[in-house]
Amino acid sequence: MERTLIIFKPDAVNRGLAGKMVTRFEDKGLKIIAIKMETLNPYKLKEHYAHHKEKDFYDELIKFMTSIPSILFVVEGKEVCAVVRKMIGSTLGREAEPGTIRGDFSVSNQANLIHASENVDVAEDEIKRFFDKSEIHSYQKMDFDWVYAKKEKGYLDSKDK
Ligand code: 3AN
Repeated sequence: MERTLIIFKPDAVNRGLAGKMVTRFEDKGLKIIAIKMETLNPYKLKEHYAHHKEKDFYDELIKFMTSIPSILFVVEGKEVCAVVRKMIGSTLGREAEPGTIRGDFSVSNQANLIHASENVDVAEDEIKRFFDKSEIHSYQKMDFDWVYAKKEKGYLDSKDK
């Protein structure tokens, strides 16, 4: 099943929003298979945001993202990258749709609370960057049979549950 990397950024941690935010993903029916709190390593972060290197906000972004710990997750689900990107809303908090995490809790473009992988190829690289294999768990989630139809999980074997 598809996986994505989610980061609750320093502003989410400092504002005490982590509980509310993770509840949204749990309520949606997504499966958390890894979680940790960590002050992000600036080298890894520069790699993560390499596509923004030329932007005027880049240096500030790196400072902000390494200022205090973040909370990192690997989350699993069918088409999970698209599902989570929709749930977090557009980059600028002021413009993000109400009902999305950024739309409900952010008014900023830098302090927009959360990162989620853009697509499945990016997710694979990002998960490898921030998580060791040993930190990612495999377990059977009790409600699995009730959050997907048989057809949606048809290609899974029992160990993938
Ligand atoms: P997203 O996180 O929605 O994929 P990106 O990849 O364009 O957005 O931006 C990465 C991060 O850079 C954002 N989450 C935000 O923290 C920061 N950022 C984006 N645009 C700006 C901006 N105009 N000014 C300051 N920070 C920004």
